[in-house]
Amino acid sequence: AKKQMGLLVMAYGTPYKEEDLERYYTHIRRGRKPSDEMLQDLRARYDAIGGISPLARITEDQAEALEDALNEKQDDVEFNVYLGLKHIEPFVEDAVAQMAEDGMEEAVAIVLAPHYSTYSVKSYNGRAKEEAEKHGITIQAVESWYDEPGFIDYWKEVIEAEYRKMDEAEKENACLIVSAHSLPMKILEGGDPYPDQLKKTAELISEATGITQYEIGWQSEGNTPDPWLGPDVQDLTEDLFKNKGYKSFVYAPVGFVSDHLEVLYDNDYECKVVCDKVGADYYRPEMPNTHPKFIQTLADVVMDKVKE
Ligand code: FEC
Repeated sequence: AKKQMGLLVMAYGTPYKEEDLERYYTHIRRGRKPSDEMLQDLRARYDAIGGISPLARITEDQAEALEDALNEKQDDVEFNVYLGLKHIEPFVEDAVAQMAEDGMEEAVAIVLAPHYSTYSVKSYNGRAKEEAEKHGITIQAVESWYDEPGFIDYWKEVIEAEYRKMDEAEKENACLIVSAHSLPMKILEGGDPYPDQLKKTAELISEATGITQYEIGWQSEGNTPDPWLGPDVQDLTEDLFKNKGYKSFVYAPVGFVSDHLEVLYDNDYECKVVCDKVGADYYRPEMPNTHPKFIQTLADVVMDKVKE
């Protein structure tokens, strides 16, 4: 018989329906309830992308596609997928507890975010391992995959598809903005690799595509008093338009892997507003979602971890 192994796929999570919004936001704020004004503001952003985020369905599809890809790839291990979310049920802990109930003794874990930071991947993996210990499950956890050839190749393909929409003159005045979710600057005190990993992803994309006019930006920073990593993609757009004369901007939010609020609103609405204001053209390549090349890359990363 094949060896049974848990496949813990972890992701951010999103409200399933309007009523979930407040408890979801409260969870993100580590238990502090948002003010009515903050809640209204968030509701308005979800309304602007059509009410609720497509993230829930996409995350489930990604997890299932990854399970299928892994089980098709080899015959020694049967992977059994469990979805564990950071801010809404099924929580990471629920997934691990279910795995124990189903008799899994070993698992491999992957977070659907490419870059490692204490705020993201470390916290997901820490929660998973803590729960796993209670049940005597061993978890091997992937830490990052921001430099995987298949991941870079995915972005190369979709970025090039955007540049093909431009004529030569437009290409000469175009700038690629490679971004990830901003984080509070205090992560830097602990030597967090997050900013360097984003820089590396951008360099690899530049090498693969031959695009040399590119910049790194941060987006979607939270509503807190701390200073956050910058430059913010919107400020960066204005600055580049004014000081470098770029007339087209191609946004590659490579710190994310799905169509969700942070891309559909923060890029497709907010960055587009800035482009419209200054008179520049806006482009945004397709997100990975369940693209076979992307899923295959995750499967390779998981297999490498299992073989370690
Ligand atoms: O489509 C959706 O419904 C969910 C979209 C979504 C994704 C996402 C990814 C990341 N976040 C990260 C860090 C922070 C920090 C704070 C923070 C706040 C929010 C709020 C919403 C939200 N995030 Fe998020 N994030 C998504 C959604 N995030 C909504 C609350 C309103 C707001 O501030 O805009 C600040 C917390 C605080 O206030 O103390 C920090 C990181 C990622 C990427 C890695 C990952 O996916 O885990 C890092 C998707």
